[in-house]
Amino acid sequence: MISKTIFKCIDAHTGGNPVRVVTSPAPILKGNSMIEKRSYFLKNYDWIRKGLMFEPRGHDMMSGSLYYEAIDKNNDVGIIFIETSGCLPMCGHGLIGTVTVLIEEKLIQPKVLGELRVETPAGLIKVKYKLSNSKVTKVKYYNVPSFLSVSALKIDSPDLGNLSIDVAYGGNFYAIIDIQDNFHGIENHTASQLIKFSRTIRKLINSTCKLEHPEISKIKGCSHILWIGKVLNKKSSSRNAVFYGDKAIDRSPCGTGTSARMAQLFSKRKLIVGDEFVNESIIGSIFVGRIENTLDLGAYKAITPSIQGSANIIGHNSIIIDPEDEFVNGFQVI
Ligand code: PYC
Repeated sequence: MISKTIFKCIDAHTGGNPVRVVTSPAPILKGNSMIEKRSYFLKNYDWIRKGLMFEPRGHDMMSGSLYYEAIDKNNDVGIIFIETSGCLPMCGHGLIGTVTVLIEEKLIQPKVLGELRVETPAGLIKVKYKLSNSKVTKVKYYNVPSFLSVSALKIDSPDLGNLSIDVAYGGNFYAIIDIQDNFHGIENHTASQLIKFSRTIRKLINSTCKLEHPEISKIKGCSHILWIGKVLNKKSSSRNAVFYGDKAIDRSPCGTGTSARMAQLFSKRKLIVGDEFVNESIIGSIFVGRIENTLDLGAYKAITPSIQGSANIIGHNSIIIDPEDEFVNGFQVI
């Protein structure tokens, strides 16, 4: 049941990608973990996500979050990520933006100044942030264990021909398309072309292989396609364009994607513990990644990646969702 509601939101962007943080009202969610609360939200309150993310109130790239009291009192806050694509288990640019909003707007009181323990559907994330004159200038988070899941999967793309694709997990499952015979880098394609290629490739991957997190069975399937390209700045390690939802290319370097990429490169012995990985987005914004340590996760040798970035608040918004509006659930033009 949708009731007319005015949502108070704070809009921010992380490396150019939007983060709409709902400050009120946040529906009460049943569940003993954030992954259970996420399922409850999707079942009962998905109209909030659709109304706030899709046009005419949002757009194809829109993403955001709702925040909650932590389930475990030792932690500071719980976050549900909302996107045009659904409720991602974890979203790196979303986390950096949400932390910036929560701290700058004094919406939560951290137990330890400069640190936060954040419950997400993908697991607990430790965060460090730097505050200077009431502005959060840096957010660094230690992501969930990330691992290479499938190596050198052969896919016949109707647009590009035969491709060899690795699939890695960094909070979501990513198909990583490196430079190869039939793909010479993102700089050779428009964003619309990458979107078109990605939709088909994602379908082919999900019909070919079963991807499931070894400990959280609700996290499954390839949701994102990560395309590699030539760096814009010689000092960067890599550049990517990340496809998600039905029509979106991440404007940020993508926190979960950067984590998946580092896990892939670690597995191929191209990165080791302690290495820094400077990742550029399609528009040249930057996240600094680092491999913090390694651990075993089921059958996988996983890494703990850290990701550092920053966000800016760009507006305070009151958004009306009214069941009498013909576009109460929003729309997408594909
Ligand atoms: O930063 O993890 C991320 C992300 C996922 C989708 C868009 N951004």
